[in-house]
Amino acid sequence: MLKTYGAAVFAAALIARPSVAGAAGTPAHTAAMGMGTVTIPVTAGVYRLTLMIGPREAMYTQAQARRSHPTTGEIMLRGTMMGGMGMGMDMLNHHLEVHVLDRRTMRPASNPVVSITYQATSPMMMRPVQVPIAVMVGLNMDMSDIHYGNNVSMPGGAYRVSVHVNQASATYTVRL
Ligand SMILES: [Cu+2]
Repeated sequence: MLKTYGAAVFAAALIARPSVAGAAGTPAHTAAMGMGTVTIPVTAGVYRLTLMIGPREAMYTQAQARRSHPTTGEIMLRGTMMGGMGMGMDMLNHHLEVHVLDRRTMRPASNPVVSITYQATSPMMMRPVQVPIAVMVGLNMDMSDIHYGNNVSMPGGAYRVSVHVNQASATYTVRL
């Protein structure tokens, strides 16, 4: 009887622990990251590459925006939209984007070829994930806001984000 009792307590402790850790950890973590937003500028070759990771954004084509007059979100100029039909859409919890400026003029580079991957490094090492590149501007922003990226699935943890722009590249380490 004693043995059974001990096992039951042990199992309950295991089950209870993650939810307690989550409840205690999440609010402080969010505050520290400024509502979960990360902004990291780096110099890479002739570019200034600024990685931004924030909450998932509503994304619209130009035609959709004209029809529905959204007040927040982003306009997709071209590329791949994550957020149509399909499974796993609710997994897309962040918006990952890179702004590519010419380092000398600090203006957007014209038509850069951008590729982005991210890889969870903690709590578990995961395979790199390729971000389908959409070319976007924020709603009601001008073309100086042009940037590259998409909504992504990034649960809390540490990540390595690799960005390639033409011949230049940068690697970022972030914690969400
Ligand atoms: Cu964006």
